[in-house]
Amino acid sequence: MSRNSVRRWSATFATLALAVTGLAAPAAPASAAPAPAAVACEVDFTSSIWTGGYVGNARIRNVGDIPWNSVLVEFTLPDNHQLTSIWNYNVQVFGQHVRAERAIGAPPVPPGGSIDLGFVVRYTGTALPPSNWRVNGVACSAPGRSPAVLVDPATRTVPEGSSASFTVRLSHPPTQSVQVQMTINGTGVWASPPMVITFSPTDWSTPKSYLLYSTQDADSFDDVAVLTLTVPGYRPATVTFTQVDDD
Ligand SMILES: [Ca+2]
Ligand SMILES: [Ca+2]
Repeated sequence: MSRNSVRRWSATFATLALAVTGLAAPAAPASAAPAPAAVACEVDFTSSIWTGGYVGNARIRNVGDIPWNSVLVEFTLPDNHQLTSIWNYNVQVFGQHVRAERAIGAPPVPPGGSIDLGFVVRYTGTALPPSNWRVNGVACSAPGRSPAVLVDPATRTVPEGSSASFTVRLSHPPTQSVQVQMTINGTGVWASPPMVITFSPTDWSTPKSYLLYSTQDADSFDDVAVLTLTVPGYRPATVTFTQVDDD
């Protein structure tokens, strides 16, 4: 059953994508060249501290628009702090500078994906977090400070044969008009309006509404679809739609 559902879904969405492209062409701004692909990262560091040591974990998120096929993480430990062990990474330590390379053969980290780096530190004096985080040579930012696609709400339930909407906006202004790309994964048969959402340097913070329609299906299964909204250079957002089947 679910295999059939997925196939129907794919066919439906392909048709919609064509419709969207057809309508978009006249309205697309001439200057809307895609932004160059870039590495960008965000680090959320947490630790569990005891006297003289801590276990640290860095959740490192890919907020750029290209996958990381290999990952080299670098950071700086404060003075009087020393790395004693690290999990799942090949590590080199130069004074306070730590280079941690992800094992060869680990799966790529896609845009929007994240990895964890866990390690143990011994210290004297006061425990302090590492700084100067970099991934593949690019400096990382703290969570919430990098550009992101913002949606509201992030989850919706949709009665079969009905629709549910959400709004989307950007956290930071783009340098030129950008188009929101949407991809969908899940089961069921869904439809969406043939419209393109663009944001310009002047209307980037204005929420724009979009909806997904759950078409009637013969099964009695509550289908789930995850819509991913992507803008190059911004952290992607997802909206999860759960069908309330009426059969
Ligand atoms: Ca049904
Ligand atoms: Ca269903």
